[in-house]
Amino acid sequence: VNLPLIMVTTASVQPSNDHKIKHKNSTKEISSLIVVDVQNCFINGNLALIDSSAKQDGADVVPIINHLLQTVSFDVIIYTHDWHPTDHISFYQNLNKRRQYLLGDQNKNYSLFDTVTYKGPLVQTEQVLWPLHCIQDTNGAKLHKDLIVESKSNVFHVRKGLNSDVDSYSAFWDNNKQQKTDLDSILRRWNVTHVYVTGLATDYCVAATALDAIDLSYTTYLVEDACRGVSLETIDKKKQEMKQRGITFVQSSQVKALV
Ligand code: VGL
Ligand code: ZN
Repeated sequence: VNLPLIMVTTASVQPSNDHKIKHKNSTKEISSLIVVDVQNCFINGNLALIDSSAKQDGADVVPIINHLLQTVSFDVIIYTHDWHPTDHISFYQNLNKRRQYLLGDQNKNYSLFDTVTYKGPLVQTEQVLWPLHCIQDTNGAKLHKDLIVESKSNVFHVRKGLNSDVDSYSAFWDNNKQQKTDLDSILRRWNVTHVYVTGLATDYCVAATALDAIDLSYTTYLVEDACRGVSLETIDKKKQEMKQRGITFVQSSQVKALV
């Protein structure tokens, strides 16, 4: 299935918060579930989380997210997609073509998952050398087949990592914080105040998305059991950072009472 990219470009769908105001007199919280990168590559592809050091299975988030989708009435639902061109900067396989940009010894040997510093072509940036993953229009980039994805006016898809020369862990900004996706403008258009972040991978795209959400002044929840990550060390480090920055950790069973 080719996912339709539903972008708000016309005035045909006007979000209404009336139902919220009627049913919840005390608050005008508008909620969004953000489902980060629940794509085949992170489940059984070249970057399968189960093959990484934390040995977590990305597929485990699917029933948990589905249950949230079926039991909680979020005002807006966002699915993010890591969506890379083949010559993307994040691929280890493209290192040789980018050696001229390496900071330091340009002949040095690097391995998969090493971190390098590229001093260009855009700006100086640290980059983990990932295996090929989530290449545009491939099966690996598709959302997991069991994930519930409805086509409704309040459901949006956000693609990231399309620019060959910069990675994008966050679904809001590229890693250089130079270009924004549509995510913030979609959430603002719908007056979203509270976001619930789920998906893959806890220590990379989930953390980066949650940290940008709180930076952008959304009340931000990490739904802890609805995420899986790459390495225990970075999961721990990023969770501490998220807590310090004011993100609230909740379990999926607690979300219904909050929304
Ligand atoms: C991700 C590594 C590379 C993620 C994306 O979705 O967390 N991780 N690209
Ligand atoms: Zn990626």
